[in-house]
Amino acid sequence: MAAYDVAGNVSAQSSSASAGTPASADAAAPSIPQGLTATAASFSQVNLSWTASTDNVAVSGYRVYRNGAQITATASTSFQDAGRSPSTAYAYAVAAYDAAGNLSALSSAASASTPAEPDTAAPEPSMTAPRNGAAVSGTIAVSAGASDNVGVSHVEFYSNGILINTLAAAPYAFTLDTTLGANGNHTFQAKAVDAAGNSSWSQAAGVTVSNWRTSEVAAISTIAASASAIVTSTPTASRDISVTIPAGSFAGQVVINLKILHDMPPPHPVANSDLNSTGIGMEIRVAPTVQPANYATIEISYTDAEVARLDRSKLLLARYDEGSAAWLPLESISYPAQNKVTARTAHFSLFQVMSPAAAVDLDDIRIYPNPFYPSRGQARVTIDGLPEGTKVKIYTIKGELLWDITVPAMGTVAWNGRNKSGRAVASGLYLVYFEQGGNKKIKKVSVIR
Ligand SMILES: [Ca+2]
Ligand SMILES: [Ca+2]
Repeated sequence: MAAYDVAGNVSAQSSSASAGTPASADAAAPSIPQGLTATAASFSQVNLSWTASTDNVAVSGYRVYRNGAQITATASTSFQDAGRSPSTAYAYAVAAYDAAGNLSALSSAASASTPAEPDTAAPEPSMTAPRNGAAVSGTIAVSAGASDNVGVSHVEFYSNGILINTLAAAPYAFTLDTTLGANGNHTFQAKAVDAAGNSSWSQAAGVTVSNWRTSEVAAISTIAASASAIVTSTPTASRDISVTIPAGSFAGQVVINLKILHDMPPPHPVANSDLNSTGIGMEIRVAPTVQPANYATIEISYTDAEVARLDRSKLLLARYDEGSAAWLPLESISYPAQNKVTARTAHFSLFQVMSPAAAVDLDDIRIYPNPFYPSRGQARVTIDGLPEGTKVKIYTIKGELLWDITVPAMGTVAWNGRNKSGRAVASGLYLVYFEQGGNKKIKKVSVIR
């Protein structure tokens, strides 16, 4: 730039100066986000994603709307919407904005429904029949109650750890013919399962099954009040048995029913650890039900073949006590040359010829750790020094079988402190029973939780 006057004088050029026009304001909004998807990732979370918008300058971010209300703004093209409720439908949309605050229109909506909250609570079953400790025979009722936070899918019934029935609907009850199974101690337990597969076990009900369907009537005799009597099996009976009743044993007239047993309760695993069964037995029943006031003498015969492998001089008679499910040895006399055993008893029930069991050689057997402290990180009880083939069984002091195993060649077994259902046993004293070749022995192990 220069100045001039009327005389035509022109000044020198001024210093130069420059200026740009100002940038025009951004009034263009980003494009509308496309491809919005909503996916339920869990019962409490929905995952969103969409494709990036474009802008004449630059996209700054996206607003995310749930059910019409903005819940967040993000620079990302995805969002995880946590904290949702189960079993609920949600609708989402997003809009893009730029640095000038221009906001696109809302995207198309995308919806997702969260699933129901998973059921992690197991049902709670309880055995309602048979009653724990009951003595049963014939056809019995078996039943369980079961409840669940959502619903019980089915109840499984187990006897001695074996599945015997599955019921899909209440009432969870059925009848069972116990004559189809063995006599002796049986454990019943129910397992309830819900639709999510959660399950739990009831407490076990231990019962004694006594069915004498294979007994054989050997004699029936009516005895006058206070009279003495000798009741002997008839000549056609399969075994010679008898009972000698002294005078004054019964105040009134009674009928004595003498039976030969072809089937009888097994020796009690704990109480009869020193006795072996022979299967040679008899039963005496009195009608009306009354026990003799005096000791009677009973006699049971056997064949050579029945006791071939036994020391017949040591045979004895034992009486079955239904209350304890055990055989109680009687004051007995064995007559090896006459193939018979006699004994005195003032209680009529089941009688069996039994033989004493030799003890397993326990010199090398170790049980450790004992006591067993699971809370101290101990995982198992090791039992070693065992002859191969030894049967090892662990019982509660009430005689409930918790675990059993046959010792392998290595001579060592390990118990994890759980019962057959996998449930950790309570603190207490447990009996470890060993049997090998007719020899038996019991040791103890204590569990301290
Ligand atoms: Ca823009
Ligand atoms: Ca449940």
